[in-house]
Formats: sequence, C-alpha cells, structure tokens
Amino acid sequence: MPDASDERLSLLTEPVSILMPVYNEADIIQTVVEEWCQEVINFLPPGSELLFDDASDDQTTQILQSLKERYPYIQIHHTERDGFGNAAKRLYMAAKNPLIFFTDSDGQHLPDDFWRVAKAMRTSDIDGYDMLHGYKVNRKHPYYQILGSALFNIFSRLLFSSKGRDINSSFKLIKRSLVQDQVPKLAYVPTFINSELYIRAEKAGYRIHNIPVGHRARYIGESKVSTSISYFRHGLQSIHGLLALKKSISKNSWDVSP
Ligand SMILES: Nc1nc2c(ncn2[C@@H]2O[C@H](COP(=O)(O)OP(=O)(O)O)[C@@H](O)[C@H]2O)c(=O)[nH]1
Ligand SMILES: [Mg+2]
Repeated sequence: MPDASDERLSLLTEPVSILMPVYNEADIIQTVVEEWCQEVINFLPPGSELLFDDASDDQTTQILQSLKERYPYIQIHHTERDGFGNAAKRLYMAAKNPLIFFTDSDGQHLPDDFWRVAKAMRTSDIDGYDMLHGYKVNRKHPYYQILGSALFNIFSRLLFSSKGRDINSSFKLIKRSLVQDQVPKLAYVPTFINSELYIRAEKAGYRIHNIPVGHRARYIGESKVSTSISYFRHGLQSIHGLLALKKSISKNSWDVSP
C-alpha cells in the first residue's frame, strides 16, 4: 500500500487508461508490468486500467495472464500481428478513462517520467494542457533510428511548421476528448502513427506541452518495429504518408477526414 502522504496520490484526480502494445516481449514483460504497477498505477485514482494489445506468439501472453490475476486492472486484447500503428489505434479507441497514457511495453521508458508529465496535467484546470508529450533525450536506439528520426522531425517541421520535438515518441498523456476527436482520423502514417496524432492535434489547436523524458536501452531482445532495413522502409512510408496528409487536407480545414 502506498504511503498516504505520497504526493503522487493526489496529483491526478481522474482515472487513467495506460496503453501498451506488445509483441513477443517475454524476456522483459513481467519486469515492465511490475514496475509500472508499483511505481505508477498504485498511485492513480480508482478505475485506472492497464490495457495491452497483445499480438505475441511467445510466452508473453501467458505471463500477462498470470500478472492479471495479481493486478486485476490489467486488460489484454489478443490480436493478430498487424503492425504497431494498428495496435496503437485500437488501444487509443479502447481506452475508457478521461486521461489516456500511451507508452511501449519493452522497458525503454522510465515509469518515474510519468510523474514529471502528470505534474504538468491539471485535469481540473480549464487552462491546462490537452496533451503532454514526452520527447526522448539521450535516446538509446541504434544510430540509424536516431538519424532517421532526426530527418523525419526536420521534414515534419518544414512541412507542417510543427513545434514538436521527437513527435513520434511513444510517451504521451492525453485527454480523452482529444483522442476521440483525432484518433479516428489517423490514416496516413501507419507505423509512425504517434507523429500523425501530434501533427493533427497541433493543427487542430489543442494545447500541447513538450517535456523531456529519459530512455533506456532494451534490457534484452531487439526492436520489434525496426530492424535497419525495415526502419528504412517504414521511414520512407512515413515520409510519403506525411506528404499525402499535407495534400489531403485543405489549407484551412484540419478536421477533414481522409
Ligand atoms: N500489438 C503489437 N505490438 C507491437 C507490434 N510491433 C511492435 N510492438 C510493440 O510496440 C512497442 C514498440 O516497439 P519497439 O520494437 O520497441 O520499437 P522501437 O523502440 O521504436 O524500436 C514494443 O513494446 C513492442 O512490443 C505489433 O505489430 N503489434
Ligand atoms: Mg522500443
């Protein structure tokens, strides 16, 4: 049980849906879940939930099932592996709570950073932010991913005048109203789907705040999204997607669906 004087207990007044896509993370998923349950969900308002989109065909599914017995707020949606973007979109649409937090399930993000982001969210304050966006500093990805991401971000800035940093980052705390408004429209940038969400939210006038967050190397295993060849392919697809997004939306109407 958390200490009643812990300031984290009173930071957020509304329940949070924490979303994690997972594909074959059997080596680390138990550590990741325990870390997030003990350091984050323990301190969140009742009704908070931890949702997985699980496309695994290793032991991950069994490990998650047994964790669910200890942490009943875990929900597992079993899916076919159809890519990070589809998994993320399903998770965003399944989230029920007024606050939605998205992150990866591979342990590269730090649970403690959740609280740095949460501090900036004032749910009862009408002047608060709609999206707190964590951008990675000292990123621990392979060099080709760091370089590709830098180029992608420069390109997004040129194309959309985006003020965001690391706009595809998988570390966001978002109000559900924004998610419900924007996520159904996401259709152009399949793997880097979080970048399309950022761009659309920014253009639609939502209040976004960028916050630096840490990044750890994977404890074990390798990227599920991006080996060097596939990262290059996803990068080209995403740039093509950004161009199509730009073209599809008329100058003044960012709410037009594809
Ligand atoms: N459900 C689902 N999860 C996926 C899929 N591909 C990747 N993931 C998960 O998405 C997260 C991000 O993937 P990762 O390989 O770490 O991407 P990277 O950090 O950008 O290299 C990880 O937690 C993966 O387990 C997929 O096709 N389906
Ligand atoms: Mg990762």
